[in-house]
Amino acid sequence: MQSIFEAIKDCAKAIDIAIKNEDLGFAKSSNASGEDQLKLDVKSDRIVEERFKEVDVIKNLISEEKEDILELHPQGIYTLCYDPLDGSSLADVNLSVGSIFGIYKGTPEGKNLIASAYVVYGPRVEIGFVTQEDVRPALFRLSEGKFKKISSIELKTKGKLCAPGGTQQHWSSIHKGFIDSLFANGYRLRYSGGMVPDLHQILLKGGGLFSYPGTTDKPQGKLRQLFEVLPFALIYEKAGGEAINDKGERLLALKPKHIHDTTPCFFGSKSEIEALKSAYGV
Ligand code: FDP
Repeated sequence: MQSIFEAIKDCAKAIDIAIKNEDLGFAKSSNASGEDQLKLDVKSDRIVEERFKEVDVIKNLISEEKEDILELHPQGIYTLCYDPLDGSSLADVNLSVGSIFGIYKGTPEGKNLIASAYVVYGPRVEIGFVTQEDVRPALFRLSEGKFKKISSIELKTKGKLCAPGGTQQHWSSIHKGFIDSLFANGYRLRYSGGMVPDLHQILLKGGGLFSYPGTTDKPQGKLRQLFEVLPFALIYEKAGGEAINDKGERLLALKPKHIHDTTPCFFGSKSEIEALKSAYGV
């Protein structure tokens, strides 16, 4: 695991330099979810691919930016699923963006996720990292060229922030009623449109709810299971929170049928997830 984490740290440093210096234009290509790729998406994907060619325990790479599985080392034992630059459309307006990594042993699905990491590229560069063996995720910050551990991450039982994703016009009446009730109870809106900084903010400010529901235009939500949802589900559970879908099932119980499958998802402190379950009747 150490060689994988070292590679993630190197990728984070290289992607940070790319964000600060590279052209932010479109690449004239689209990813497997039909979204236009930025040159920066393609460059970040290449940075991860090149660095993990040196990590021989990684058998396969599955990237948000690649249509298919890429085999790296036939003898490897892990699959690395990653979103090299999540929220990349926010880079040109100089908001925080991120990378997400999930390390799976065996078939990539929730129960085989053995470690997760995310990187936030903001005023500072930080990594949240956790393995199945850890009690809490650890937070690392880049300082003088090295990532140093600064704290562990722990959610309070109840928070104050609400990050509601998806177009409101397409929310179900149950979801709209639930989000309205949070605001009526004093929750504050915090939504930048970048999954990594939005989830990171809730983790570091003690708690709340991030939601990306199924909507009438996207019944299965928008966020991708293998490289967005499952890695954060492990981080949230290990931080003392919960991560579920709209049926009340743990996200970590999910088995995607296709590598780019999405799912409705809710991440939060225990109290908000309990309230959500009761509003959804699950
Ligand atoms: P983006 O499309 O900019 O890459 O991963 C998709 C994502 O961003 C998440 O980072 C973010 O939480 C979500 O989409 C935002 O979607 P909405 O604009 O529909 O709220």
